Amino acid sequence: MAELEELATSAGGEVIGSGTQKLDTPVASTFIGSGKADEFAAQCKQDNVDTVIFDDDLSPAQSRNLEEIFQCKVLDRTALILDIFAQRARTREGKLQIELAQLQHLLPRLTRFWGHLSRQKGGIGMRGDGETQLETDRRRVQDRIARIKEELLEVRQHRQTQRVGRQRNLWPLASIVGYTNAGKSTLLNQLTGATTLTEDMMFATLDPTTRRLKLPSNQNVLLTDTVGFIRKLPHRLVESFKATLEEVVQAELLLHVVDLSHPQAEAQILAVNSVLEEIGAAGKPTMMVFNKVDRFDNRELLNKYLERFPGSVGISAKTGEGIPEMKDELGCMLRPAREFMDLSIPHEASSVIARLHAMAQVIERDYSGETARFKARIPTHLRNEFASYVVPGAEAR
Ligand SMILES: Nc1nc2c(ncn2[C@@H]2O[C@H](COP(=O)(O)OP(=O)(O)OP(=O)(O)O)[C@@H](O)[C@H]2O)c(=O)[nH]1
Ligand SMILES: [Mg+2]
Repeated sequence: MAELEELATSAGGEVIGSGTQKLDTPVASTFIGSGKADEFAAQCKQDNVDTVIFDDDLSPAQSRNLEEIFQCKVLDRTALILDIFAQRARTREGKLQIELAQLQHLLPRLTRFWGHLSRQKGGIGMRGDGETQLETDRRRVQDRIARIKEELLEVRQHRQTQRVGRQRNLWPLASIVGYTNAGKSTLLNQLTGATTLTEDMMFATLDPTTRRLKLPSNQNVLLTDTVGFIRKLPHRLVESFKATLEEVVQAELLLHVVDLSHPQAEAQILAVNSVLEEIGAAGKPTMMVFNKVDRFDNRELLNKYLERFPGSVGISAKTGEGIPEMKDELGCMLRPAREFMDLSIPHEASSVIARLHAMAQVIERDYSGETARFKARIPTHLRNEFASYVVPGAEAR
């Protein structure tokens, strides 16, 4: 319920009250029992409430019945998250994806209480009371859905072209994933000096941002910050965001950021893993990044997590604590993408030597002999450039 309250606040709502009910099975028509429903209805009337939000998903019939009882708009968790996403989307693709998911989710749920939706969404249009008006709207909504699907196809083709262009760089791609508000954007900013919006608000980031990070070992890596995950993420939303989340699916490495100062950290890890599974990104090489250690004095617990996940790091994206160690670890995890070479380069080929230092991680150098000798890790796509300097018979490590 605390999370639902946070979501409602993030959506711009003011929370007046809350309540729960324990039932073996939900009531088919109204989800909650009729006594409980009347109780809420009385509170709605007394406090002049305009919206009631459920943490679970409701069937269209349940929402409609509850709206009649409460005499106000009823949102379920999915509709609430969609509403937040609708407010945050910035790119054309993001906006289209959200609008599509929103229309598909809301269409069977539209009632007279949704009249003021028209303010936000031009596509839905003005709605009066009465069934006829609603029917017309439904047809318009269907038209709009078809049009959005076409537009999305176009936008995605364009993005695909861009992605092919980027892949030519052959820099490994690492995707920052994690529960919403874990500190993903703060981490991207800390690592790359980017200025992605960070806010103590859920789903501050919707559209993926990609930045280049050059590690101290000269390895380049592309880092993508993307939408935060959440428990019970609406399936429809995952579906419509799949295209955007391709960045995650294509990444060589995932940086899974966890807000270890959050009491539900463990549940959040599981929620993130299940979304990863749903988008087909489970089982990727992953570095667990335990964030916000500045807010966290329980070193024992941190150590337990660090032990449990090999190669994990404890950091504060805010203060920078642990960031150098994280970069080192990142270098190690990306190493398979580089090849170890033993090179002999003529002293006068200074441009080759300079290029080597710019692009590779030089582990040993020796300028004392007839030629300069280097042991270095070289990105695989640059292998040919240095191939003619490889010392014959030198063993690859
Ligand atoms: N104390 C502390 N706060 C942090 C740290 N990292 C992030 N925060 C705060 O946590 C909040 C969320 O940070 P964001 O970087 O926006 O989180 P996010 O994971 O990108 O969130 P969404 O984009 O909403 O999914 C902000 O108020 C940050 O200032 C940290 O290491 N320590
Ligand atoms: Mg963010």
